[in-house]
Amino acid sequence: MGLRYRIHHHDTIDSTNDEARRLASRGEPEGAVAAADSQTAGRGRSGRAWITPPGAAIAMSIVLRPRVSANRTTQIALLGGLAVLEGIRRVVDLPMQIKWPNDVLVRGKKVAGVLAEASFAGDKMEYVVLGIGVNVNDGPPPDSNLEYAATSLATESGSALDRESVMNAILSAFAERYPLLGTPALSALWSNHLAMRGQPVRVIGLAETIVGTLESVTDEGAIVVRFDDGSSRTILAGDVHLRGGPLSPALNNSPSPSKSSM
Ligand code: BT5
Repeated sequence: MGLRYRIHHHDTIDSTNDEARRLASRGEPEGAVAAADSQTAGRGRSGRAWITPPGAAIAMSIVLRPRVSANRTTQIALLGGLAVLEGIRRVVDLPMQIKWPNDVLVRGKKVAGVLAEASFAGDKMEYVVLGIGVNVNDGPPPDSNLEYAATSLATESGSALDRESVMNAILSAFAERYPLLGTPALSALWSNHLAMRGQPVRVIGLAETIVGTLESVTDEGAIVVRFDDGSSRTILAGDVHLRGGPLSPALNNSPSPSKSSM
């Protein structure tokens, strides 16, 4: 049976990911959704802050209890990004790409981000919370000091959109794609939308920074970076920056690139 959603709506909450975790730990089944008009402590990966323009954005988190033994958190984040892109496309026609692993871009600017967080009991995964933030009718204020340019769907399309329609379209797209979890079909779909594909990139991973050409996404949800000497490397977690392009960070304090091959 497919995903059935039960939406718990809040005007203001700390973080919908935290609320979804509370729902999950109280035993709420898969498909429970925490949604809010504004968040006081929205977050991205690695403790970064996520800004939710009050009343103008989507902030929601889905409780998932995938019946797979391995840790599929990365793949769930990828499914989330794909569903965000596909859902938005059902409402408004905009040129979109997904920046690995979890940003949806319109014309190179970030319009949405996803954050998948797993909870384990011993080595058994109890649940995953998939958080989705979309700038619908407004984005973060201009003085937000972001790493990348941000935008909203309204700014890019030139007209205000109905938040609930966008939210429902994303939830439907996710429910349709969820059965692809753990199948090779996901990476093929994802690779079609991969931003910076075939372009020179710098990947800041957990342990090191590498430079090469962004090639593809694997079935596990890792990216493949090809080096000039033809060898390649697979990276499961990190941030991708275009070398010398508009998506490069404004401030780059990363260590000088080290190259390694297999
Ligand atoms: C993300 O992290 O992009 C994941 C964002 C997930 C947000 C949702 S909202 C519902 C749920 N509840 C939560 O508390 N979180 C989830 P990351 O790739 O680490 O990017 C974070 C970076 O994006 C920040 O450091 C900022 O530079 C930038 N940023 C923050 N708010 C933004 C916004 N509204 N639009 C565009 N960029 C933003």
